[in-house]
Amino acid sequence: MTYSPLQTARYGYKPKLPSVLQGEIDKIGINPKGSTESEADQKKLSELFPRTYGAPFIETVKLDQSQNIECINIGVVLSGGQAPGGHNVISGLYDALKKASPDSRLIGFLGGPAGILENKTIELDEKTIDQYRNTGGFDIIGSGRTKLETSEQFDICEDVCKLHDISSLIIIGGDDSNTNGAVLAEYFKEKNSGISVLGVPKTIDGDLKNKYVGISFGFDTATKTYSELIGNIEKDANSAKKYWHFIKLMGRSASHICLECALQTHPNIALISEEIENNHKSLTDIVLDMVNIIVKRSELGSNYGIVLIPEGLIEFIPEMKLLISELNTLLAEHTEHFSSLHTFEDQSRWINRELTRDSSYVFSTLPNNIQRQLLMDRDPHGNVQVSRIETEKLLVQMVESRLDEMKSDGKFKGSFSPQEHFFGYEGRCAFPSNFDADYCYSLGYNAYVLSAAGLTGYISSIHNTSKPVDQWTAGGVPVTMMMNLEQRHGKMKPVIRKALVDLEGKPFKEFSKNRDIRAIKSSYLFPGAIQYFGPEEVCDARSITLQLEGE
Ligand code: FBP
Repeated sequence: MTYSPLQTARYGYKPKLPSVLQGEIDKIGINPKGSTESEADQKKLSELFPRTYGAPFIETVKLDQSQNIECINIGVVLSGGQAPGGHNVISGLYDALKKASPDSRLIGFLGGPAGILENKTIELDEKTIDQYRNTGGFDIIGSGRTKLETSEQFDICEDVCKLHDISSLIIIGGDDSNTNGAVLAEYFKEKNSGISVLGVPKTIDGDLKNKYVGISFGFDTATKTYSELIGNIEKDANSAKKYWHFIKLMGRSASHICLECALQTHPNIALISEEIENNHKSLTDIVLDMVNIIVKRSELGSNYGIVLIPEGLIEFIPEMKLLISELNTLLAEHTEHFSSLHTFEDQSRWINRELTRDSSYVFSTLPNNIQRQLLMDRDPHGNVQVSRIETEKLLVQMVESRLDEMKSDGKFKGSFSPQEHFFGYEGRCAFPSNFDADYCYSLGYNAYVLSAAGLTGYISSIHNTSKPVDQWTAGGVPVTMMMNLEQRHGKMKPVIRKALVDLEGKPFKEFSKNRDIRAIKSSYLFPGAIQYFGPEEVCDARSITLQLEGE
């Protein structure tokens, strides 16, 4: 095996821990702090989670006296999309577990939740862990998107955990995985299985956050990686002065990634899906707004610019949202019939017949490639896979045809030469920034403390993260506290409320304050590559979103 110089150097990095997690591990304990309530729908949720609802908020504390440490086996699984720092969650968990009791074992489930159902495991030892410390990716045990949701699956989970003598299962995942984890925790408690279930907040999308969870891990590194690339493209655009770059950025639903990258790089245009939905803007409105800016810049001699587009945009445009929801229902209800239609022409003919008049019209106005992408396979939750819809191309095509019309009317005299980009997977497995390395290690270390205390239905949480690490605090948040009821597949389901961009929040206000000037002038900002070694103010800088939101 050969390692790059950076990989070798990162192995030597010692993640920082908050002071409460430092020192003798048998003197770290918990302090329960009163009962809790869910975000909304309290009555219904307390009925759905009779054994775990209302559990106290937990503060991790230093104890005056040592407590008894028991040898325990913990199971760990990575769920969903990759996010930088996953390996550090596992190494933090491993170090705490072994420090407490060298005979305790950490069992990794391979390939995501399916690894539990198929009993595919690996015992994680020092040698394996050491190969993954401070590195990106989820390759230590792999990940997957299998959903754990049926009682049959829960029974298998119980049997498999018992087979390995696992008393605590740690699910490292996003809002859906943690929601399912909470349902599993309730199920295990009802069955008196003696197995606890805990979560760790993961997703580059940054939408698993609330009053109790400051940020999901991976957001910091992913946004810094994309911002570096955007800054480089801005430099190129500023030098060549000949292209308009349309850059789509990952983020299945919320626009936090796009907003953070806009704050870090000052592009000419950054679309924020939540604002577009709030202002009921149609696809045509969005295109006309962009065309206005392109024409104005062109009149000033600048036939170039940068546009940031959030991946989830399409589902926030009112007419597209309706169309997608009709398509999702049709494809879910007529799966067999749909798959019997072999040509795209047959599929689109059938779809057009079944859609409502308005949606059928919207569908017919879309370019052929986008129509095809909208009909592609759904994800395990029945949703369109937005990362596969080329929104950036759709916008370019629409802008181009509007500018052509204006050109023939003599209203546009400049040139428009577009370049399209999609930054997504590039950011999900980067070496975690120092922030994510420290944050994830602390989340994993703290998860052990919660496991050892026998807690279940909690998410490991580290607070105060806009401050230096030694001032961070740690604890556990009952997952039910973050839940509400939402419509899923036609039924009301308990889910962790997804955090969308708050249009009244400081990050959005900071962005919107200067955007009109930045649209016309080229006032680009060049953040450069993530720095792992060097001055603290560079290497340990927090995302702007986190700095502005504080906690
Ligand atoms: P998670 O919510 O599981 O963390 O995944 C987020 C994400 O990276 C989205 O930004 C993106 O839309 C999606 O995963 C892509 O999924 P896939 O890896 O299955 O292509």
